[in-house]
Amino acid sequence: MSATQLLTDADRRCQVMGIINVTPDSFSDGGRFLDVDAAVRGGLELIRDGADLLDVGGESTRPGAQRVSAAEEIARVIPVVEALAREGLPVSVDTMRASVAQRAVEAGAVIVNDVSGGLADPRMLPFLAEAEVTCVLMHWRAHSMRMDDFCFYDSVVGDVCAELRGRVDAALDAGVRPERIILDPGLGFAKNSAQSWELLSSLSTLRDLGFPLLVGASRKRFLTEVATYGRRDPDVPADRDEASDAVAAVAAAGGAWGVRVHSVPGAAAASRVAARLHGSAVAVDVVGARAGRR
Ligand code: PMM
Repeated sequence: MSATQLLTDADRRCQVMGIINVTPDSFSDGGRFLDVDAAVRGGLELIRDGADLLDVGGESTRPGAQRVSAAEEIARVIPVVEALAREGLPVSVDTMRASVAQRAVEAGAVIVNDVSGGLADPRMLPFLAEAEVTCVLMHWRAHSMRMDDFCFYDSVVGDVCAELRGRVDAALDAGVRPERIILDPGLGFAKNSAQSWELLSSLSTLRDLGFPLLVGASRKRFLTEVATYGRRDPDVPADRDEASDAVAAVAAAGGAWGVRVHSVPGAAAASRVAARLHGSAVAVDVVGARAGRR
């Protein structure tokens, strides 16, 4: 039986990836065990809200953020990945480090979400090839401390497509199989607001790259300008959730493979509405691949 036959209707909807940031500013109450506990409870809640996948990250990539050590990242992320995978939940690990990715995959992660598209750690692409794990390669130019200095493009859509194509070529050269690759335009990463909006309006061009697309707009700065109505305070990230839901609807209707979100219910509805109106989106046999179903 082929992998395609094993995919369910849920796999064919736009996938809702719920975010679990195991960073001190997200889960600040108490010691490490409490952090793990809170993260696992948070993950289960995201699944109850309708998430298809959980993306666990231990390093903030907010503009200006300092890097954490690999040891700290491992200590934050691995117990959470382990606990969620033990519950049978599909987990993605948000990391730029091959060492963290490897530990996470051993702990049960089924996707490696590398916001640097393999650029930050030369060992990442060889690891992804060897582990045969599904990966997200995001458009990225520099670490968060400096990324705002890299918002220069001849044409943001053309340049992002060309640079993503370069990451795909590097991944294929390293031995990553094409069916294991998901691409992401990296909204807000070395992009100003206008550039993020332009990329969002060009999903069909990005899809022409020939790979499933993940879109991460949730609560990002560029949404501030559309979150100024009613009683919302656009400077409060959670007050951008409705705008994030609206972007999820646009992305799902535009054929994205998935959306990465902090608040799940609106995106889960958007995914179902898009499936009802437009039929199946592109599907990736994420879990099956790790389980040896090929
Ligand atoms: N954005 C953030 C972190 N990880 N991963 C992917 N693939 N795409 C994104 O857009 C992305 C990401 C930063 O957002 P957060 O700090 O709110 O998690």
